[in-house]
Formats: sequence, C-alpha cells, structure tokens
Amino acid sequence: MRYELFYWPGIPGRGEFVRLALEAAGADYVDVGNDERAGGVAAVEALLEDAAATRPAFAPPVLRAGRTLVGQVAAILQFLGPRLGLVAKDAGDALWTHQLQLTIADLVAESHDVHHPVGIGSYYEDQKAEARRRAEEFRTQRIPKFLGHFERVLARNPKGPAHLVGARLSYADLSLFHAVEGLRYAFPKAVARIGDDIPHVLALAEAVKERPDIAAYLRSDRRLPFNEQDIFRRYPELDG
Ligand SMILES: N[C@@H](CCC(=O)N[C@@H](CS)C(=O)NCC(=O)O)C(=O)O
Repeated sequence: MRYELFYWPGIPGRGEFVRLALEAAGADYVDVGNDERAGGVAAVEALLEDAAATRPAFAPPVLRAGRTLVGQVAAILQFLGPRLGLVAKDAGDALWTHQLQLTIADLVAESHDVHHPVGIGSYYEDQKAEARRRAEEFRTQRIPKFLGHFERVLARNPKGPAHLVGARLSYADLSLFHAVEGLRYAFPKAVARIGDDIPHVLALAEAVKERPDIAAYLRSDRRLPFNEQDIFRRYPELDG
C-alpha cells in the first residue's frame, strides 16, 4: 500500500501528525504537496475542489489509501492506527487513543488561534493587540492545563508513564511529541517555566525523538522546519 498525503507544502502543519505515524511505521507514502512529481500543491487543490467527490474533504490533511479518502487528523490516525500497528487492538484502548488525539487537535487549534484570535482570514499584523491578550491566557492557563492533562494521563497509566496508552507506542504519543515540539518552538519561555510540572510529558517527547525511525526522519529533508506560516509560530512578543 502506497499512502498519499495531501497537505500544503512548506510547513509541518497538521500534516506532521500524519507524517510521524507513517514514518514511525516505515510506511510507503508520498507527501504530494511537497513532491512536484506527484503534482505538488496543484494536486492538493485539485483534490479539495474535486466536483465529482461524493465525500468531499473540508481541509487538508487528507490521506488517500487506494479507494479510501479520509480527512481530519484524528480520523486519519484512527484509520491508520491499526494498519500501521500504532494503536492497541482492544476497542477501549483504541477509543481512549482517539480521545487523546482529539484533545491534541483542540490544543493545536488553540495554538493557531493565539496568533489569529480575530479571524484566520486576516493577517497576524492586523490582530497583534488581540493576539497579545490571547497569548497571555494561552501561556498562563491553557498550556499548563493541556500539558498538565497529558502529564496526569501518563502518571495514571496502569502500564507506566512511558506511553499515553498501555505499554506500547501509539499515534497519540507521536502527536504529543510534535505538539510539545511546536509549543517549545513558539513559546520557549512559557514551556520552560512549567517544565518541572510535566516530567513525564517531556520524557515521552524525548523518547519519541530518540527512536531510531523518528531520529532518522528528523534528520531527513522530509522533516520541514517550523516557520511563521505554520500553526506554531515564534513571535517573541507572544511568549513570556
Ligand atoms: N480539524 C481539522 C482542521 C483542518 C485544518 O484546519 N486545516 C488547515 C491547514 S492546517 C486548512 O487548510 N484549513 C482551511 C480552512 O479551514 O478553511 C484537522 O484536524 O484536520
């Protein structure tokens, strides 16, 4: 099976949560938006605008696997999890993994809205004052609440704090790694301040980073650097 990931080029974005799962499993995939031979951004746009699609995609990322087309990060990972061995077979554990992924999606959306609190259709430069207000609450309340939640999940995992679910790597672990990386990129001071409160979260992020498959991916040119067109943006005026 050759998976096709349709996502905007040039940013890790939400596509990264899907890339990490594909990379950790050593899956065969093409990152269409970043691959001109596969059609590049024009192919992503064509997929989104496909007038013949009876189940049209709302927004990228979208994954194509043969005749299956699935959008929404959490749904893509729910689909890929069993195929890539990145979720438990037990239905309760799989549902819990999906729930955790949806909470990560909430965190991702809020991280984005910090620099676009008024609207995604306007430039950051036109909503800087509102972004400062939003950032203060995000730093002091929301980051601690989200990462504190994952810390609690890890601490209460009956199989130990190395993974979010059970004793094996799941796609939620990979996603939490990327969310932590993104928050550390965008809000280095704010995350450093709560470091002592989230030892299990930081240890998990480190362990994912050091996995041979992920370490090789992070060194490759397939891993795109964070930048200020992305969800996690480093605007020093929003950190503190
Ligand atoms: N909840 C969706 C959000 C998808 C999304 O917002 N995609 C962005 C790129 S990261 C986009 O292009 N959105 C276009 C839009 O919302 O109009 C997911 O997790 O996949």
